Amino acid sequence: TEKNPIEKAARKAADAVTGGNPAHDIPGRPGAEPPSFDEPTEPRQPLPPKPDQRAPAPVSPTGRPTGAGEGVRAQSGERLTTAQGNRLYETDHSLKAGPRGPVLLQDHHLREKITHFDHERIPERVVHARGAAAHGVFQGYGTAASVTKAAFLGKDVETPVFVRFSTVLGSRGSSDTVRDTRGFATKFYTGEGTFDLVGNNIPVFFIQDAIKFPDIIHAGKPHPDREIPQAQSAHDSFWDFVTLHTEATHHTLWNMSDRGIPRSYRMMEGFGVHTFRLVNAEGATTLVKFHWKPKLGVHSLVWEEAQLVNGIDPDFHRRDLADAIEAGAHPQWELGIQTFPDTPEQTFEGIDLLDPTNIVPEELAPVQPIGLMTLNANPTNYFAETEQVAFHPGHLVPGIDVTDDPLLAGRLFSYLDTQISRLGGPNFAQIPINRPHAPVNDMLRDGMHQTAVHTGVAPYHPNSLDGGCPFLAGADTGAYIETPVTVPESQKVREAAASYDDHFSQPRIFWRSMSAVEREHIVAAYTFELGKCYEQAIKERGLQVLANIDPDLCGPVAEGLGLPAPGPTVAIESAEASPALSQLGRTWPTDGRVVAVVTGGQGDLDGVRAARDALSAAGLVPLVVAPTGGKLDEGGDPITVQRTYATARSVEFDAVLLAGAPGPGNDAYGARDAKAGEPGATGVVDPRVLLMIAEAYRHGKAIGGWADAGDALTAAGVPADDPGVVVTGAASDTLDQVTGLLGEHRVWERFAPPA
Ligand code: HDE
Repeated sequence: TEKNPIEKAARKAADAVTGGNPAHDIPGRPGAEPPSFDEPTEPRQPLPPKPDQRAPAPVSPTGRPTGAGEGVRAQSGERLTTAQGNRLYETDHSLKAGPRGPVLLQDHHLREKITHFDHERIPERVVHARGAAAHGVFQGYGTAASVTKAAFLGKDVETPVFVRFSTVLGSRGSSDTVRDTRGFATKFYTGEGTFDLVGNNIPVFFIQDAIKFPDIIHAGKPHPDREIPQAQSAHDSFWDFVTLHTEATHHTLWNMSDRGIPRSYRMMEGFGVHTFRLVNAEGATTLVKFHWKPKLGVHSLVWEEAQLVNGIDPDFHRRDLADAIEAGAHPQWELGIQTFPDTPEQTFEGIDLLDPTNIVPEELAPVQPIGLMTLNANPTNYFAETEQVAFHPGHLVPGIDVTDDPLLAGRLFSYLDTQISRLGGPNFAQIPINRPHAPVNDMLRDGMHQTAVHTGVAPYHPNSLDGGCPFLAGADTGAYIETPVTVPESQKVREAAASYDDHFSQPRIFWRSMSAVEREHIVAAYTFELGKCYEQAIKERGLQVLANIDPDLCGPVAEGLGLPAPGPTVAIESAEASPALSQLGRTWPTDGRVVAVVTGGQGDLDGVRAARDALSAAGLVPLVVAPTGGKLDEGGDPITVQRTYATARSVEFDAVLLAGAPGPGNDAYGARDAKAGEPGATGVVDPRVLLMIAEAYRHGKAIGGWADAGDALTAAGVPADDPGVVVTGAASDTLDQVTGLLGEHRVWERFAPPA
């Protein structure tokens, strides 16, 4: 019946496969029966991207914008095609000699599809493999003008940014809430080219010289024989290294503190770690350290909570960041600098600024705010953006320069090198997420994955054939203009300055700046981590390091390990505390804090509704937890259940509210009589609710309730008059007090060490 010869040939081929039996026709094939399944066959407009998913407008290496269409081959056209743009009529069956016959090698579509799939993975980052990222905008305050000519720091200048947060040790699929340092890498797409601030949430580093980086990472990664443990520092090789290289003491102490287990990426500080050199319009230089200060404050998980989250929601931080941004709770950080005179010694108040194991306490050099970053859009595609983004501490703009910190020098080499192997060649700057938003005319040519079609014949400088293009910048606008710093006259040596030898004074400042609760957490962390080591010698060396920080730290850890506490082998100097290092003692905005409103589904639903609405209005996130899913109070204004007793667990919440029941005999918390198995029966509180209360209590969370909520607390063994436990007669009173408690993040009194 087909007049068209192509359709005729297709029909013949189909008959050869199906034996001419229309029952075996392939849906979509010319002349086939209409498909029996409900798949759209006509093009439909794709859903518009959510407003928060817009990627920064990419700019081609030639400076031209490259939206879909120009040079970017992805998802254009309406029909499914091969990689060569040939339309496909079928993609669910391989080409076979008969429906039960062998698959034919000639099936190009099959081979192309599988081959591409085989190569979908690229090597994960050797460190910082697991991460989550977001787009945003940075707005300069103009306050840094006296120290740097960097244009993006100018008053009200807006610069698109992309930020990737990460853990360091774990593989790409590891859990978010492990005890580890967090990466905090920011790409500023400035009009003067890209500036990357590739920092961490801890202001010091493990080592003082880049040459040891492979060693510390080999020690921290899983043991090479069994490849365990994943994403953990609690094992022999890590502690072997950090106790043999005592320069790691300061960073390790931060890791063992609450900073090692952040509550959220949104609640972490960020640090540039190294000292950088800023250059102003007159050419005058200043040494600086960069700081990111989160508007929501610095908050952490507690250790048991972090461990539970690893199993319950391994994507906890990733989800938290994406949910907050999608909900419009855009996280913000203020960028600040500590400034130091650029003297030949490069020290400040006796602190060597080139030693990356040192901080300069904020009390000595206050952090001065220079701009505000807001993260306001989630990536559209994890691989294209978060995985392929390539940071480099050497991506610098005019006005920002590096110093001679030997750790930084190694990094300036490493990041370019690693992208070549990870992203498959030297042209990774052409990947959309890595494209500068400034015009690029680089005379770099060819190479793997070259996607630009360069014009001209003279990619060298100077030339007369391409009209002399491209031209050089003037000294006033060029980047990488070397600051004329005098290099100390010396012989070539493989050694560090004597100032690099003091490994304990700075950790002592940190330890002595901690509150009692924070110290208790640090002791517990060392006791856990060293306790997981098998080698006695490593535990003993670990204790020696602690004794050299402060015998007060060593004593209780030694007791926990059941080993004698050694005496210090260095002089224990007095150390001036730096209150800015402690996370406690301040109140913070409660925006985005998650509060469970637990109900049995039949008690005081008006109270549930009121609590939910009041929390939302205050910028918090209420989650209604009920025995089963669906809606409550279908008759009136229905309440959507967001979590059930089966899906909820305390670690998801910053506070728990127990919706009171109207009176005795009507238990509001999904009371379940274990014997009768009847939901709603009185007398026995659901064990999952009891667990939620007990965990929230142990983790120092505010617990509130109204009306007869006290009964459930009693059943869970929680004293109703304990600090941070609020039971009142009305939902609104309870709510006020609980929100007040959340400003301090946790109920710290619960952790007070035994007298
Ligand atoms: Fe990195 N680091 N690093 N690092 N680093 C990498 O680069 C390296 C160091 C940091 O989200 C790698 O693209 C060396 C300090 C972050 O993509 C690699 C040394 C600080 C990220 C590399 C250091 C960092 C990385 C792995 C010692 C804080 C993740 C993949 C000389 C100031 C960036 C990659 C992202 C990633 C090398 C030390 C932060 C291999 C050799 C100090 C946040 O190039």
